[in-house]
Amino acid sequence: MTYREANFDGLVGPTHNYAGLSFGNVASQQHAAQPSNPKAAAQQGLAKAKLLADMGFTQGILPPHDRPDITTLRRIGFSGSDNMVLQQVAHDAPTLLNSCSSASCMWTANAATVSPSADTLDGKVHFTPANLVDRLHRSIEPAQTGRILKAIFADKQFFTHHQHLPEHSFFGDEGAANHTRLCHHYGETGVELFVYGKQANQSHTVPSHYPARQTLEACQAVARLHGLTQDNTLFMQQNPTVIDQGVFHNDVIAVGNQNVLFYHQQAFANQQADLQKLQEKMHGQLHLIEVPQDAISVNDAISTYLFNTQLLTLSDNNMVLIAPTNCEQHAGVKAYLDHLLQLDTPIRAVQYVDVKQSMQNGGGPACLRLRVELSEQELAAVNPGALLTTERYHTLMQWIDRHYRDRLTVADLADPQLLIESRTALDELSQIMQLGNIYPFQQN
Ligand code: SUG
Repeated sequence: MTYREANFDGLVGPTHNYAGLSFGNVASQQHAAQPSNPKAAAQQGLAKAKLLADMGFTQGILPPHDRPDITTLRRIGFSGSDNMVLQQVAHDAPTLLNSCSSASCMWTANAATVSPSADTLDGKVHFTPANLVDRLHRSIEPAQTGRILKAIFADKQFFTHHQHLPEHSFFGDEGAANHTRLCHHYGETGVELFVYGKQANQSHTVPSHYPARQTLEACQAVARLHGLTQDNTLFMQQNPTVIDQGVFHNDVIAVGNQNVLFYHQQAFANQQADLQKLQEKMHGQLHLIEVPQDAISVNDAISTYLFNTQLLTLSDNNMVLIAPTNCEQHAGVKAYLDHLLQLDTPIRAVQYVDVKQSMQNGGGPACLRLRVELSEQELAAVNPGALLTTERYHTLMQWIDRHYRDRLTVADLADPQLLIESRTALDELSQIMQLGNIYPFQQN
């Protein structure tokens, strides 16, 4: 049977804005309070997804959550009509309105951790939505993410959905951004690499300035839920000093696919020893492509997102790296990538994509996608409305054009018209994607 990796990209929502909500994420802080362009953001993301579909990869999409999140605002005591809720929070607690209006679910690498059926004890694909407890604006995502994943991967014969981990920093979980599955061939049991920032309640090896969002305990819980074995699992700690420089997720400093791991010299805490263990689990056949600090500094890796690239296997088994145009525009990083293609590794091509609207909030090409490895049978069981065909791409581009603004400031988040526009757009989208009534506002 053929197995493949499908990428599910997050459609950028109509409230995409720069509110500076992510302490520890340098780009989010740098662009705080600048006007955003939600229309361009959604078009850029969808164009990337279409490019991959045109290159022959299986491409899916995940819909945005409804924002501003009136359900959460009611939960914390705002009341009256939806419009009154909006006006009250804008007046009394504007920062809460910002947190409840973020389009951050676009970064679907943080939606969930996914283990393919080849790795799990019961032979099903397992999903655990990330609780994202470190950031308030992200902690309101997991329930809706769970509903969306269940609507898309509905067939219980193939797919198992777990509840997100308990909502406490002990189990801080950021999903696939800190999880990399390595293997020789899709469909064969692989090695699931979980990277954590800290152990809960242990203070001696944590970053001193920025938060470590992922705990070892969360990684272990997800591995248990998914029925992974010790043999096919490895837990590695991120280097706390790179977290302090702005590497808030492991996918800002490393990316892997099949038998290739592409990473920075300073990515991990116990780099040599841990990579040796990983190599043993991969039976000595892992290509370790380490980028030295002398060639690319951690700061340059963060500002260009060299490692937040998508590493994809082409039909001839060579690999292509999908990198943000920020890499192409940085002389040193571009020179490194040109050099990389001359080395004897499976990476044979680089394709640049413009996702600048997302990049300005700290989300590169790899943040925008959730990888799901699927057999033919499993793929056939996926809700077809979530797969990107040429026809659906055009429908979605027209949908974006009709419903999205091309300029949004933080002050606009209080605009009652924005809530109406967003709901109208999402209501239509749930029909385009054949998802049923997945949004709370559709339940009333
Ligand atoms: O969680 N940015 C996101 C970016 C997530 C990137 N994902 C991965 N690396 N996989 C975050 O920090 C910024 C929102 C704002 O400031 O408005 C934000 O949430």
